[in-house]
Amino acid sequence: MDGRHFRQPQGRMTDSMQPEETEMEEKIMVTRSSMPEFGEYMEEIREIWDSRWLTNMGVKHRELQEGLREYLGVENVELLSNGHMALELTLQAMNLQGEVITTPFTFASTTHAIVRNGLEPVFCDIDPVTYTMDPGRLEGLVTDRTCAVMPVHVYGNVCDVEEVERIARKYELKVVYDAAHAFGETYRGRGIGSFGDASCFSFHATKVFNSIEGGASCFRDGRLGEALYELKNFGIRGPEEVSGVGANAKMNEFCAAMGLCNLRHVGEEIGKRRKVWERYRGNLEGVEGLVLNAVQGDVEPNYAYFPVLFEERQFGASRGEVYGRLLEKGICARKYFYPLTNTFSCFRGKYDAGQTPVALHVSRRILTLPLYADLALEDVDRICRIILDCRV
Ligand code: T4K
Repeated sequence: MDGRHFRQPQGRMTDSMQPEETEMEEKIMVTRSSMPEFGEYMEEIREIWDSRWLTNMGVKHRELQEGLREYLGVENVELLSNGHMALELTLQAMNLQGEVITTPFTFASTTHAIVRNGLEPVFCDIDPVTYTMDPGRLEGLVTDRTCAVMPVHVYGNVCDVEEVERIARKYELKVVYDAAHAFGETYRGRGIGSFGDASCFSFHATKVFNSIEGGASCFRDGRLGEALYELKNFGIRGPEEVSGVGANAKMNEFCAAMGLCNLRHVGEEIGKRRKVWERYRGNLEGVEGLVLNAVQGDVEPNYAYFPVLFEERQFGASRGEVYGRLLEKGICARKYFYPLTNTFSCFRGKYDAGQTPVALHVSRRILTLPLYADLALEDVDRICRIILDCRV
C-alpha cells in the first residue's frame, strides 16, 4: 500500500489540528507502522492458535526475548507490555527514593514514569545540537537527594553516555536511559541498550521496530531482571507465593509474534528509512534558518525521526506557519516534543521551564516531518517544496 493512501481511523485524534475529513485519502501522517506480509504473520501465529497459549510468557515471548538479546547486543532483556511500563517498572525495581534528573524535551512517558514512582523529577537542560541531556549542566543539579539519572536518546540522538556515566559513578547514581527512540543503534560498536544500569525501549506501532504495543528493559544486573519479572506479573514468584505488589505488564503472544516478524526485516526497514532521511537532508540542508540533525560520530543510527528546527527570522516563516501549511495539504508533521513535560498542566506550579531555556527554545520551534520506510521519495520532495514555499 502506498503511504499516501493511509486512512486514519475516525475514533481518536491526538492532535487538535487534523487535515480536513475530505482530504483523508491523501493524508501523509508523521509515521506509518512497519508490518510484515500478512501471510508471514499468519504463519507466525499458527502455533499460538493451535496451542491456545495466548499470553503469560509463552513460546513467542521467549523467542523474541532471545532474538532481541542478540540483535540489541545486550546481556539481559525483559519484555514488557509497552515502553512506558518498561520505564516505570525499571525504576520501581531499583527501589529508589528522592530525585531523578531527567530532561523535559521528551514524551510524557519519561516524566510520568518518575512521578508515578513517587520520585521527584529534576529537569536538566538539553544540548542545543543533539537535544539530549546537557552533561555540562547535570553535575550542578546533583543533591544529596538525587538517586538516579534518566536521560533520553531523543529522536535516536545518542546522549553523551561517557560523561553521564562518569558523573553518575562519581555520585553513585543509577542511570536508566529512555531508549524508546534508539532501537538497534550502536555507539562505538556497542549496542545502545548496553549503556547505563538499564535502557528501556518502546516497540509501539509508531517505532522503528514494533510489536504492535510492547517494550523492553535491558540491564546489566541479573537481579534487576528477577524484580522486573515479578513486577510485570503481579509479584507472583511461585504457584503459592506472591512476594511483591506487582502490576500486570506482560507482553502477549500476538505482540511477540509481530515482534518476531518485524525483527526479521528491521535491517531492511532501517535501510529504507535512511533513504528518506537522506532525501530530506539533500533538500533542506544549508537552507538559512533551518536547523537539522546530523548523524553523530561513532553512532550507527536508525533514522527514527527527521526533526527540523525553524528559526523564524532567518527562515522567513514560523514553525506554526509551516505546520499549518503542511496540514492544509494533508501532511501531518508533528510538534514532538511540544509542550515540554515541565509545563504540562498536570504539573502546574511545580516546575519552572525557565530553568531549561534551551529545551524551551527548541520545543517552540521544532517539527518532526513524516518519516517511515515506504514513504515515497517524491512525497519527500513535495513536503520539502511546501516547506520552502512558506518563506516570505
Ligand atoms: N519514551 C519516549 C521518549 C517516547 O517517545 C515514548 C513513546 C515512550 C517513552 C513510551 O513508549 P510506549 O509506552 O508508547 O511504548 C506516539 C506513540 O504512541 C508513542 O509510542 C511515542 N512515544 C510518541 C512519540 O508518539 P502519539 O500520540 O503522537 O501517536 P499517534 O496515535 O498520534 O500516532 C502517530 C502517527 O502514527 C499516526 O498519525 C499514524 C501512525 N500510526 C499510529 C498508530 C497508533 C500508525 O501508522 N499505526 C498505528 O497503529 O504518540
